[in-house]
Amino acid sequence: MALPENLVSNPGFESGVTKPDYWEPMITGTAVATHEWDAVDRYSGARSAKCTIVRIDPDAYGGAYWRQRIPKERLVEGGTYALRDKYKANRSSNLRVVVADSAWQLISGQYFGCPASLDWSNSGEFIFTFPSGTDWQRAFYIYIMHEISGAPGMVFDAWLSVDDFELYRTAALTWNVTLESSPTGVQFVQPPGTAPFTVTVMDGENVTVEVPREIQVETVRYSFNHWEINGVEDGSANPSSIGPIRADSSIRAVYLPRAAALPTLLILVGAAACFSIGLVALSFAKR
Ligand SMILES: [Ca+2]
Repeated sequence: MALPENLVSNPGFESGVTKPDYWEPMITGTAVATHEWDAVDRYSGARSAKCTIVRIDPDAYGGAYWRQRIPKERLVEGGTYALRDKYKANRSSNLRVVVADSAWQLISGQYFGCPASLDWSNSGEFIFTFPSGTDWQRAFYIYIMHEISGAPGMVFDAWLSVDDFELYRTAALTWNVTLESSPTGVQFVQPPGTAPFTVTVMDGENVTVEVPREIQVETVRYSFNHWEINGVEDGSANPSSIGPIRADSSIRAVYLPRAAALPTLLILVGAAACFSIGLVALSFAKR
């Protein structure tokens, strides 16, 4: 499975002619604000985006941001996503995700606080889940934004610069782990199943594997010897916690025949054979 795709278009504000492609400057409430496509102060490349609230009405809220609409067909109902960006601001601000129906009735409005920072900073990861069921069916407008805003009574001269947005799916990231054995057909204790079989693992998780210490295949007894991860020997602990899993993988339990592992056993086997012959001879003698 591929690594998650950044679902934000023009995430670093680099492309555009008179304004950054895909981004829209917005003012809410009573704010008086300006928007800049900033070629001087930026985190990456040649451009960032800035908004400055000059003042707001002392009796009402106001805010400013650049927003981007994310096409619904690129998102998954009920999916868990992470949003983050690089920013600097002289006041606290919020990353936001807004889901509304075609009449702009709000379905979901989630936000994530970012403290003031006079130097470019990581916003931290805003993890959120999109609606499901009828709420998802109604969803029409889906926007991401990083907003600076103010409450009534605040004296205002607030600015916020943003760059390098990332929106990607998180919880959907899983890997297939194939559990194998040599010889084949070993009954795993953990996770339960008969090798070869496949389990699904969340990205970054460990898998605890456990197999019987000994098995018998027809007349041959085998002892567990070691694990192989993607063909590379990886210890003999049993059970063993293997991970973190970051890609499709295979885990193989390798057994060796007991006699082959201990050459002295061959002598014992030889002695047993002599003993058997002796018994046969004895039984003849009895007759
Ligand atoms: Ca940039």
